[in-house]
Amino acid sequence: MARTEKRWLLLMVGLLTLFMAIVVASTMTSALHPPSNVETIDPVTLHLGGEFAESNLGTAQEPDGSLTARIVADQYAFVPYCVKLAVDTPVKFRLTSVDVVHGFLLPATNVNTMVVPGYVAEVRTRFTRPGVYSMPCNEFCGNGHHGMWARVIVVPKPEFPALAPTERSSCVQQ
Ligand SMILES: [Cu+2]
Repeated sequence: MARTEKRWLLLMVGLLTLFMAIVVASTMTSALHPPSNVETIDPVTLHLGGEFAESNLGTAQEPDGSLTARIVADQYAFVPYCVKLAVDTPVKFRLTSVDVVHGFLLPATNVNTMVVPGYVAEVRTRFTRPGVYSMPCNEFCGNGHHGMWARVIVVPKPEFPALAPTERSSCVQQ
């Protein structure tokens, strides 16, 4: 083997090792992990009852104070289109689609998942500062894809009212 060939080979192996190390390190330090929740749901009947019935969408408060936001994606909207959450609180997003594959992305956070019909996507995060986060659908889903936007509003803790176990909150009226 020629000397230059050997060098290139070593360089390539070195680069691959470096990229692998970056993936592992970012996974461990910034919770940048691929969504791995394998939970199935029937997209045809999910609106009829259970977790993704319309009355259960939006933000719910768990007994430990953490928040769960349930969102349904369809062509071409997220329901609800405005989700209200509190800062410095563990947040769990649970999403599913009723038609085609959509994407759910919150820029500048670790939230980025595909929303695949038939499956429930789950992403956990914690917002460190209040603000309005736009959530575009980042998976081409049809002619109206460019208009598929929604918002997450993160408010300071005192502004987030305590919710009763069956109560759901959103900022759709605002
Ligand atoms: Cu979409």
